[in-house]
Amino acid sequence: MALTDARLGRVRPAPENFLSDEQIQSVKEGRRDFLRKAFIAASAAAAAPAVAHAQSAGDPAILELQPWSTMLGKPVAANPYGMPSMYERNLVRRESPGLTRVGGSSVAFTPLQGLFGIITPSGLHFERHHQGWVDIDPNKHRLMINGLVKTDAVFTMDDIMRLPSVSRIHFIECGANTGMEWGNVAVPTVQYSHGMISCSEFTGVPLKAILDMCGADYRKGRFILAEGADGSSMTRTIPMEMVESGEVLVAYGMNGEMLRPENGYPLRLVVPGVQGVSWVKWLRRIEVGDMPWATKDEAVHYIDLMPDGLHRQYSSIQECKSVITTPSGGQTLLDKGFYNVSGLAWSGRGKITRVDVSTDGGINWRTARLETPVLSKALTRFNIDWVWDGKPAILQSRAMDDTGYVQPSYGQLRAVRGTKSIYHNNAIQSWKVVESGEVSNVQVL
Ligand SMILES: Nc1nc2c(c(=O)[nH]1)N[C@H]1C(S)=C(S)[C@@H](COP(=O)(O)O)O[C@H]1N2
Ligand SMILES: [Mo]
Repeated sequence: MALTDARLGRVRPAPENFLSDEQIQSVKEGRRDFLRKAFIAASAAAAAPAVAHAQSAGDPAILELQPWSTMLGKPVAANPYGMPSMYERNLVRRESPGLTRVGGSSVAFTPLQGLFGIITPSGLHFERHHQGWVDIDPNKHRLMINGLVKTDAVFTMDDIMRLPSVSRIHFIECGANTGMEWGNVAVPTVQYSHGMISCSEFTGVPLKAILDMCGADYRKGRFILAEGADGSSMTRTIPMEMVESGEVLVAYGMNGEMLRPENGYPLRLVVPGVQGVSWVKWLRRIEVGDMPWATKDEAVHYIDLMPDGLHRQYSSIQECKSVITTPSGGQTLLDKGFYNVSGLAWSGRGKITRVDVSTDGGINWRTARLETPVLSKALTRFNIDWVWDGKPAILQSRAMDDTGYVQPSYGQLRAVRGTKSIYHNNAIQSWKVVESGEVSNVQVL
């Protein structure tokens, strides 16, 4: 049967890789007998395993030899740049159905519900553009340094890539991540509620080294302005202390290869712990100055409307936050029994020290396992065992960082911040599980 399949006929495997129909049939029969005996032996064993498993009685996926075991596989380099399996095609960046696209100004969210560990695959890194994305010819890209420096300078990509480099793993989170939830809009999935965060290994040159080469005046020059080459002319002020710490990078690498165009190819700023907007993409200019510039991207956008009616500006550090990524909104628990509750925690101020998980809406808490590595200003993966009894439950996670800060509840956050903000929502997320196993987004004060 397998060899007469039309699809196999088209790949024309070399003759030495053929088995006759008869040979295949005998392999199948042999395995079937073997498996049948094994199954009888297994079912005679006294204790059934506690963990859910596939039923093998009569299961053709185990009783029958599958076509891929008898055919010639695809040749090497059939995909010169490797792509995920076709069965993973649902795991993609998505635009929120609730957000409208204004020209190039838009956002596509990372599918956190389907990811493992702490590194976001580059093709799933969230995208946030104020004026669409561009794919810049690296030979035509320049980085200019000016302002309070001894010598103004212009660097080509070749100039930058000759300098000593470092590689660091950090998260980047848009200040507007989880923004919809301020207004009690429970977006359906973790992709839309928390998917404006990603974590990658970035490679580049500390900005401090480049400013040193230009003779920056660190006494007067207490701020820098970073400017992008795209149509949005994205400009952000960054305090010089951050640059002097050596953490701010002029980066060209992401997860071992050049940045993707959507993420700023060929050059972007990496500002660990700080909201995404300061990570200027397609970076073309750094100016050293003696006070903040109050540009449009920091005077009108990314400011927090406080309960007293005043706007708070430059609240740039992303505070400690966490979210359970599975089970999460839109998923369904198939049956009661064992689950691995898994999620992500992060802090713009340092390392995660502890994550507690509640399954009863915050009455009882248990401490989750932090998986290594636990890095400063990077995502940290946590896991905890849970046996679902089939009754309604509310899952929550609460993270703590090495400054002693504890992630707030919605009640605690709103007491300080009010309800009119868009940005910087780091409240505890709640996922409600109902008897049918369906999981949805709810808010618990
Ligand atoms: N030049 C430029 N830089 C930019 C932006 C932009 O539109 N233009 N968007 C900013 C915002 S608001 C965020 S959240 C991050 C998003 O980075 P990403 O698209 O790589 O996820 O880039 C920032 N840097
Ligand atoms: Mo952003």
